[in-house]
Amino acid sequence: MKRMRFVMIGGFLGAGKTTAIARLAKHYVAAGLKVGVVTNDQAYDLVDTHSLRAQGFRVGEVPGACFCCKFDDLISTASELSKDEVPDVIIAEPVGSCTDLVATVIEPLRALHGERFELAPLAVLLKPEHGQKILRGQAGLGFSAKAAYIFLKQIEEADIVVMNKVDKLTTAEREELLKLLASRWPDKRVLAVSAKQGESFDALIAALGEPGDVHERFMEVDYDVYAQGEAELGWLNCQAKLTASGGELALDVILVRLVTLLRDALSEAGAEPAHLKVLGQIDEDTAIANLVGSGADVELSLASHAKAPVLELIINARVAVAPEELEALVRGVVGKLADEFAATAQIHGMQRFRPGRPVPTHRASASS
Ligand SMILES: Nc1nc2c(ncn2[C@@H]2O[C@H](COP(=O)(O)OP(=O)(O)OP(=O)(O)O)[C@@H](O)[C@H]2O)c(=O)[nH]1
Ligand SMILES: [Mg+2]
Repeated sequence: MKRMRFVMIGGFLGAGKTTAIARLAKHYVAAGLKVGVVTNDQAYDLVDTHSLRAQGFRVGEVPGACFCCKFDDLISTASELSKDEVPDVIIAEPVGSCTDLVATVIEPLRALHGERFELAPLAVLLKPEHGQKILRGQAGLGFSAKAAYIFLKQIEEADIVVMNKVDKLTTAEREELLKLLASRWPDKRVLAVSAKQGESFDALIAALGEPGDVHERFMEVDYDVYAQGEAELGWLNCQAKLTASGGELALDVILVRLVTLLRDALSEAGAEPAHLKVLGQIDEDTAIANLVGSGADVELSLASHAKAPVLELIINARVAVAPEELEALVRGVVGKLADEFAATAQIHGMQRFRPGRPVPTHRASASS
């Protein structure tokens, strides 16, 4: 049986996983390889799944919990992607608040399904917007110590730490982050890249092509702290329709305004966004706007230049605030947006919750 190379790109919420996966998938496709992508989240109707499909990739979604807790769904989704033709590469994006992936996903895949999967090293993207504060041990970062624990555990278990978004860092900021990483993990392999602009991305592609190490020792994880850290994040997925009272709505302008209004409302509520992403669609045209932290700029990561009297919106928000408060805030902002653009808003889907305690299907332990 042909083995699929299994490449997993981890990292905190908003670190740039989907951006990196799209660039990586493009590279593999250009090299003549068949690629399948698996996205994963606590919720369904993911901006990432729509975004990767809009870019032409075959994508399967594992919703409802992280890969470690939905291990069998990960396998069945990979099988689904193999139905017509077995992909050469499966690229998997775990939930950005998930850790312990080596013990609960990578080694169980090798042990139980080694005849189907060839494991690449685990790459974990370092999100600079929160990384600087967390690695410095700076107080008042908007997340609790428990959420910072997850961030640090993700880096600790990485075979390759990928300092992403170097295009927006000064030389001094890059050097500081590298120093902070080296002081905590002197032996860690670190790459510095821009998934968005491509800087040094070839080094990551080369590293992911190397054989993955068989891990024999696993980091310790306090599942109580991990669960509490995840549960501090309010998770919200919302689907809405905006209809102009007359004339047309410019999709890109609407998305940027929506994320700006959300940013201002979150800031007023003192709620730190981990990642806020909004996808808008007009027929085949898609646009995406993001916010990755309270101090970050609103970004239109995918522009459409589309206009129409009606548009569909999907809001995925992961924010350090109670889900009920997040819902009230999102409803208020969508109403305000509609007023500003002389439109009517219809919210036709709303899921919001705190992630449940992670209970992995498998967990490898150290061989002695
Ligand atoms: N400047 C810059 N921005 C980046 C880079 N990579 C990603 N981004 C931006 O960071 C934001 C988040 O990127 P995503 O790829 O959606 O991040 P993610 O890790 O998949 O986020 P979640 O799935 O929510 O955990 C988007 O606005 C991206 O455009 C980069 O290399 N440089
Ligand atoms: Mg993503």
